[in-house]
Amino acid sequence: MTELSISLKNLRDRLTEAENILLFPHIGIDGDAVGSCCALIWALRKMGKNAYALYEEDMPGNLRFLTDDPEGRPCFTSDPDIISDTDLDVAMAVDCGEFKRFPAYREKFLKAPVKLVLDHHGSSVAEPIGDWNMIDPDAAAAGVLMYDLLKLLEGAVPDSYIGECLYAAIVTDTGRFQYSNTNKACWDIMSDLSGWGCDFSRASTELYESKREEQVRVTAYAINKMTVSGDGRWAVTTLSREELDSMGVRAGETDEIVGEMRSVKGVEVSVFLREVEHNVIRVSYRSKYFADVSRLASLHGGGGHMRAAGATLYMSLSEAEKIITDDLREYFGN
Ligand SMILES: [Mn+2]
Repeated sequence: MTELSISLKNLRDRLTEAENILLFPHIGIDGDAVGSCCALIWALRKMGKNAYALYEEDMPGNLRFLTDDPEGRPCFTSDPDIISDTDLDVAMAVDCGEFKRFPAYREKFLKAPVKLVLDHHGSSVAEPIGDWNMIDPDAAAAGVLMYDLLKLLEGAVPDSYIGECLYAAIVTDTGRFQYSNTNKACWDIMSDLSGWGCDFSRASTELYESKREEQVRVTAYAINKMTVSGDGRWAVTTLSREELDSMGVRAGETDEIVGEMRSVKGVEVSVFLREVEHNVIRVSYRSKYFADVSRLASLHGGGGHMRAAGATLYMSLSEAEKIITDDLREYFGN
């Protein structure tokens, strides 16, 4: 038996013994966190247990098709007292394993007599916060680990709702199976899920074709005004606070712009500058093949990964655009 399967069996045993269970997904919630939480909550409820996930921020619109279980009960609540401190048996961090990823509910997590972690972020490994931890940075998504856990839980699967939750978790964290984290486990799981009676076409439409009109329009607007320079190797665009407000754009609705810019053939680096407020400019970077954009972001106190990074500049939008363009000229040597 591998170490990983022993970890999963420990999680399975702690959940099976418990009656009242709270899950703790990360802030800036995404398809992986929502899908993984909802899949487990429904499995636990089918076993007669009381389970919820705690989340206080707005739920992204494209994930709301998952957040009620098949009996119409919500999986998420912002109320930590939905299960009292004395009744709480198990707290489980899902798709995260550090308190800074769910700061509002840290105290509630610590009150549970049994603490678990199911995560795939390397940053959670150094100081695991659970009594039992399943943290595998090689897993493409928390949903991959959740699939393995649900296979061990009596009567959990096959289940079409759980299948759609796991599909949403894996398809979003792999960028629709395009990112380099996509591996055999993802395809094997998808092959298994295909026999569970899921409606993946509907799920995919909900995930990717249920945007507000404002989001589609602001993306088109920002792309339309982008400049492509340096012999076509980089693309830059900006949105001022005034532009964002006049178009009625909400938080998160500009997230796809920088990736769309990168899709131009020949463009290696794309950069999107958004005026969060006066003299606060959020800069998002993406690269395609070789450029390490975390280096570009670190010039301004930011960071991230080789292919995706971000930084915040405290100056006017036009000043920030000039500095970023100079960075790119220097980086590409022209
Ligand atoms: Mn994830």
